Amino acid sequence: MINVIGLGYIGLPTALMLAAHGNKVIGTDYNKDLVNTLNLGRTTFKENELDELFQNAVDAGIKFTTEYQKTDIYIISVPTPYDKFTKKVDITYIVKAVRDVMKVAPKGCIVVIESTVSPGTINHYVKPEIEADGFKIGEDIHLVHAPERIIPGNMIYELLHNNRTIGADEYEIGEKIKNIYSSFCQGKIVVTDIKTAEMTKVVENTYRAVNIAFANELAKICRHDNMDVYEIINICNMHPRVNILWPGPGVGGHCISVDPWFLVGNYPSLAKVIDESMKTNDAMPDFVLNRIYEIMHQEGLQDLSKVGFYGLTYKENVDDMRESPTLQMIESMERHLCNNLVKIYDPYIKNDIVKNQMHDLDAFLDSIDMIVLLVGHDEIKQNIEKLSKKIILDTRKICDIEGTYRI
Ligand code: SAJ
Repeated sequence: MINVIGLGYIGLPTALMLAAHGNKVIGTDYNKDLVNTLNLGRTTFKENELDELFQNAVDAGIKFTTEYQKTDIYIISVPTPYDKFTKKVDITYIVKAVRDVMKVAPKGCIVVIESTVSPGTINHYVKPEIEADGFKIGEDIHLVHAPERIIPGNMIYELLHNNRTIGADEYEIGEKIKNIYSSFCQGKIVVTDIKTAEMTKVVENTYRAVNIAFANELAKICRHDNMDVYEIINICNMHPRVNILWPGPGVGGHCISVDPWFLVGNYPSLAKVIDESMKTNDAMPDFVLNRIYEIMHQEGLQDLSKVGFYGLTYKENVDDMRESPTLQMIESMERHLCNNLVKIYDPYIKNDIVKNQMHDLDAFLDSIDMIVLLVGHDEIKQNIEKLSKKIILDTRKICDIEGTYRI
């Protein structure tokens, strides 16, 4: 039986996928409300095809509980934020989960860490926790790192089709866990050592963060000298060995905006490009605020209550607001003691979470003269003609109406 610990954005789909493919699974989470919701037959976030997968897993006998199970395989999938000051990975949740597991774990079991961690974390911080309980690593307890690669919005498809990495310092243990993931994963599964697996996961997200930072920097250069960054990137990307990503209002989510900091935290005197890239991306919400200021000035618009932000999530067509650039802009305005009058709307966010939040697209548009497109949800793409009389600042290149401003 597999006990999946942590039923969040990654743990839940993974537990469901394992259960739906013939594995006996019990999902454990310390959040009682979350477990109750799942036991009532409801999923806890929106994701394509998640509800169908949930039903299949329930039919296959998955159980949800707050109790840790006595079993032979644990998969730990809890959040790993970063410490805002040191930038190092914050492994509080992993350590707590490992400690709780050790209270019930029988000798010989395998503990798989799915959460993203910086290279060396499992050796330096997880192993000592386990050894402190009197267990011998490699004999009593076997450790594996199995990072995921799924992207919010397309998680289920990617769980089935992406290639994966398994890190294990013992050959047979790596192969055993590879077999378990092979029950659903149709991609290639590479088995390597733990530290290499830790590093690859962080490097993948860092690669994207640096590439996005490059695009954001190009956007600033092009803005300064009146060039079209989108046309320039499009042309450059026709080169067979160039693939530049796109500028935007900032980088959100819980991966690309977080994981690269682990390298800066661990190797501060070496990770220079990464450090600058992260700072570049983190400065984008303020850059957009500055663009709004410039455009309002240019258009003679003074009333901030006539400005609307479209989108609160960190990217299109998801309901996930973690590290969202829009929230960072609102926070920045508040930090500058600006009485926030801006109207906010996002079709995916039904609860009121910020001031002046509206819940109807037409009412939102009727109340404003200027719209700032911060997320490219399909909803606004399908209603783009409704913006024809507005002043538009499009940070996502989704609007071709003449006169549209860009970052
Ligand atoms: N963004 C840009 N410009 C771009 C692409 C993205 O500004 O050209 C912004 C997005 O708007 C968003 C942020 O970056 O705010 C991140 O979005 P994303 O869709 O690129 O990635 P995530 O965070 O949703 O998922 C990533 C993926 N990692 C990589 O592509 C290397 C996913 O495969 C990982 O599984 C996931 O992080 C994770 O769990 O680490």
